[in-house]
Amino acid sequence: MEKRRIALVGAPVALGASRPGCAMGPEAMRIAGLAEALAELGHEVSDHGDVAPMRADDVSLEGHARHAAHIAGWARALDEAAYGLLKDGRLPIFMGGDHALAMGTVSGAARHAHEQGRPLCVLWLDAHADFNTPTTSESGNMHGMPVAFYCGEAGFEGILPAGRPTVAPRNVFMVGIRSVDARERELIAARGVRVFDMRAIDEFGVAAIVRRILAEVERIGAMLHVSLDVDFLDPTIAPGVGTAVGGGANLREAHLIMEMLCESGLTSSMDIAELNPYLDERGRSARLLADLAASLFGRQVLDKVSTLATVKGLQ
Ligand code: HAR
Ligand code: MN
Ligand code: MN
Ligand code: MN
Repeated sequence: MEKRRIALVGAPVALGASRPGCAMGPEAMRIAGLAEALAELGHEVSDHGDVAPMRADDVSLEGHARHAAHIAGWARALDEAAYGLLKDGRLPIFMGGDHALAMGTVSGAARHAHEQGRPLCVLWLDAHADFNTPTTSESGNMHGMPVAFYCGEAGFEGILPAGRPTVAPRNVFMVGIRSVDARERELIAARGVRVFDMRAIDEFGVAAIVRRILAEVERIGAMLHVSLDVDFLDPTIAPGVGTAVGGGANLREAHLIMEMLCESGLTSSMDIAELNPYLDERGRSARLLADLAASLFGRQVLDKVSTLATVKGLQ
């Protein structure tokens, strides 16, 4: 694959979730060797350290949104970080931190894409839809709200300046979904988010689904933000997460998605969210995430051409 200028950015957001521990995520990814794995593939890799939240004392939201001003400060800081790095020609990988971080990272990516005259698509790999608003949320946890935020739902006014580009809901592709609240379900359907739940994966397989998504991204000439929530993966292979849901993606499915993303060359920014090292087993989730990122950026067992030649030789 093409050599990229990859920027690693720590986003130790923790108060979007109710269980503590996500603040340790960036450090665990560093210890798991993410930078080294990507550099070994020939990319230029720089670690920009951890982002710090800006002040946002002016923000108060109606309804139920815990730590709204604090999370708004993160959204502002991460929006700037994503926008600035993309504008500088880099491919940022945000190491979370809970998924509230995507309020900022995706907004910044959308702003950059908009300036380039291109749409932004989001591949949302998650057990959850994260489409609650302060009005619909039962928990008030803002890691359950980022998609609604960056798609421009009402209820988040004042977090970012008015008039910022949002993501069209139909350009959000959710894969692996298996835990959705009742009011979230209605919103997603009403807005036309494209959802491939776990049942769709079982029925069609990840290859058919991801092929269609990537073809659509290509067709509309979009940039692509990949947001990987650890709970997309089955908890038996990735236990280091606070909101585990059984029946997740297995190792082979997850790797195949990364390999297909790699071949497409379409990824322009990425989040690794919800890693909770306090709940992990001796770093195995962090190591798996580093392996998956390496697959997305070019690691392969054999090159595809030689593999295809072997298969042809059998015919
Ligand atoms: N839907 C639930 C809520 O809003 C659970 C959200 C959990 N979100 C994450 N990220 N762990 O996907 O509270
Ligand atoms: Mn904090
Ligand atoms: Mn999530
Ligand atoms: Mn989740």
